[in-house]
Amino acid sequence: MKTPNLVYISLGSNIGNRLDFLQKAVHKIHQIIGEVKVISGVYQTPSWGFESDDFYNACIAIRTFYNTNEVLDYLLQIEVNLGRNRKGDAGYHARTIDLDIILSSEGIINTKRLIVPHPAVQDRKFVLVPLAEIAGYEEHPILRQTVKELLENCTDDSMVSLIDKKIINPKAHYNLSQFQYLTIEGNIGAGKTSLAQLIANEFNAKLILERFADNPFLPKFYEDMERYAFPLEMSFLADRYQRLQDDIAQLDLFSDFVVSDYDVFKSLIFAKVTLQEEEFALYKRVFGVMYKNLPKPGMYIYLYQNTERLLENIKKRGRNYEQKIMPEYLNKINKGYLQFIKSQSELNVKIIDVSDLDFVANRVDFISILNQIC
Ligand code: PH2
Ligand code: MG
Ligand code: MG
Repeated sequence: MKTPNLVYISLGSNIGNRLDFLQKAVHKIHQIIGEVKVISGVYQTPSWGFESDDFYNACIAIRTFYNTNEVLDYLLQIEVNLGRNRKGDAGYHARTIDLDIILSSEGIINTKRLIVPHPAVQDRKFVLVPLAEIAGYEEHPILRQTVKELLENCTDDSMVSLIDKKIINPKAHYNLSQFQYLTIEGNIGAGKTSLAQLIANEFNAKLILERFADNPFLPKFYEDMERYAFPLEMSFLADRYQRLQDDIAQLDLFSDFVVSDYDVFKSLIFAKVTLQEEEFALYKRVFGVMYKNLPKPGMYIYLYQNTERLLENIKKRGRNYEQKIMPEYLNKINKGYLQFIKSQSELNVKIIDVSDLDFVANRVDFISILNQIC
């Protein structure tokens, strides 16, 4: 997975319903750019550097997979979208919304279109006060002072006053912990692991991933399916059972819910496709004994992806032994899943068609999946 970029953004508005503009901006940032980690209080501040109405200002920290330059592109789009209208001449103007990048974990950026840290951060109490609230101990990489120190040394004497209004974190809208145990299912190469990882990172969830890499039968199976199907399915079953048993039983104190990239029934679905009739009958008996003891997911998500893109993804991730997988095999597995889903009346299932989505590259696609889950 890519390394995330932590970016501090200052927000300001001095036209119209100022709080509403700040709230809408934070909402769009969350949907388009990245997870909003923290939000400062809202401050009323006199217009700094030009004659105009008072501003509402706040700062937020976001965690994003876009680089800071891309973040700037999106911020400019959001400004326009919220009615920001840049006059031709230089100098300050009243604005519905202003979104400025103050600090980023990329450190120092000095290009024609973007300078980070913001070159005037040390002169402006309307930025330093909200920023100190959420990032007091972050260090300015050029001035080598923390935000707190910058504020103490700042000569700006304007009255920056905290007001009794709050920006709500858009994350609060996604109540995934209600499910307690969320499982992401799908065909080989559908993106189960990526989605489970993204969710776990954004929502303080415990992540349970399948240990396919340790399975010595898997490469052999793709060479000779008939010969190795039974030991393969047995070893998967044992491993899946043990992991779910161990990891879910002790739902730890530090996470709000569990998310896994597989469900135990996966064993049965694959076994039905890969085993001979008698073998499958035996397998089913063993499965029946084991699965009764396992916790059931509060939400079962099936990621549907078309065969063509499954094959592309399998190629892209480049596991040697998977390269021989045929489209017919993937079609059978998909059918197996759909049959299983149809037969489960007690399972809380959601089928999500991801054939037109790229939720790893595009934040908006990830958000559209979250919206479908909730
Ligand atoms: N932004 C400016 C110039 N002056 N004054 C206040 N109080 N708040 C702002 O956000 C602000 C400003 C340029 O972007
Ligand atoms: Mg500004
Ligand atoms: Mg600006």
